[in-house]
Amino acid sequence: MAQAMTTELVTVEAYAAQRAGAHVAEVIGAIAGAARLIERKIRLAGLNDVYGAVGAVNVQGEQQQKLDVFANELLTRLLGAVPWVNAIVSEEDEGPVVFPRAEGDAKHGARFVVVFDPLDGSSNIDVNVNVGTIFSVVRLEGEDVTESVLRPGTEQVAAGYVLYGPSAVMVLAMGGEGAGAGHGVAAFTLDAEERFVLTADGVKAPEQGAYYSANEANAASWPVAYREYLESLRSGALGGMNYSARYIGSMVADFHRTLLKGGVFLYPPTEKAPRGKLRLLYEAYPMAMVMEQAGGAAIDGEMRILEVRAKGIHERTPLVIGSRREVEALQRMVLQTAGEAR
Ligand code: AHM
Ligand code: MG
Repeated sequence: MAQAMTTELVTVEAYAAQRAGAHVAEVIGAIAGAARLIERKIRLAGLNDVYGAVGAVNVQGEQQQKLDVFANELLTRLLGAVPWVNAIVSEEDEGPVVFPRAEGDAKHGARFVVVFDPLDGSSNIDVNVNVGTIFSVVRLEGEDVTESVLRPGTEQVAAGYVLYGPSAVMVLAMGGEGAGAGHGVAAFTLDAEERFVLTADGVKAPEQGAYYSANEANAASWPVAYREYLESLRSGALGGMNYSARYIGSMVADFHRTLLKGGVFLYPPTEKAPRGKLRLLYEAYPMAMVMEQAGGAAIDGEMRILEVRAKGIHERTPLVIGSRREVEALQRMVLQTAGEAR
């Protein structure tokens, strides 16, 4: 008689516990718990009057959507219930939210700050297109939350995102310095029992891919090196690759495709926004850690994102992220133009 196959099911909590210990696993568990509820809310959004704006403007001067607020409150509440999380820093809040902790809590374990963009891709919320949650876990050093989160991205303990798409996927990278270091990248899919279960381990970004992803409507106001770069991709100058353009406008979704299929996602500086649009701490740092651990690269045009230092928690950065070949080619062109200008 044929033997029944037993496939071991690994949840994201169990995976994190095995690689980074119980405290980090609890933090990841709280994020996964919030993501489950956010996913459900999004799935039923059209039925429950959760589309649209709340009428308020956040610290970035952007209209807050109802789902932005829901996701932010939920993550804050669930992370606040983890004794090892001392504070959170969110795109939606002006400053860090510090949780009151009893004396004993700190003695029992590490202390973390979780930095997040609760719902990335705001312009796509109302139109049933992919959005995501991006997160970064850092250690609280001393007592100063702001100082702790302003440390370089190389010091992130864990980082990742949840993509709310046709299926919900959590992608996680943990620890480690340098490309390929750390525990690698794993992906977990939300199953029918609402568990994030391991569906891919050791995810690797292709060395080169056939897609570029950028808001080309801004091209006229990009620095010339970026325009020439896209032209070089279109003309096949980079290894003869035949590129297609793909741009969703939700970084999590554009990033996820870039991670799996290869190619490059870029949000360059513009005349109006010389430091780009995307936020360093809760958009660029976590995505850069995932991409590097998958063997890809992430730069601000000139330097490695994980070594760019922020002065403020909502600081922005240009971002070029994806397959190693595409990112290095852009870096060469930007540095060459900068060299010629000197
Ligand atoms: P958000 O955090 O307010 O949603 O803004 C970030 C988003 C990214 O997901 C996306 O890559 C980018 O903004 C799109 O910007 P644009 O509409 O200028 O192309
Ligand atoms: Mg965002």
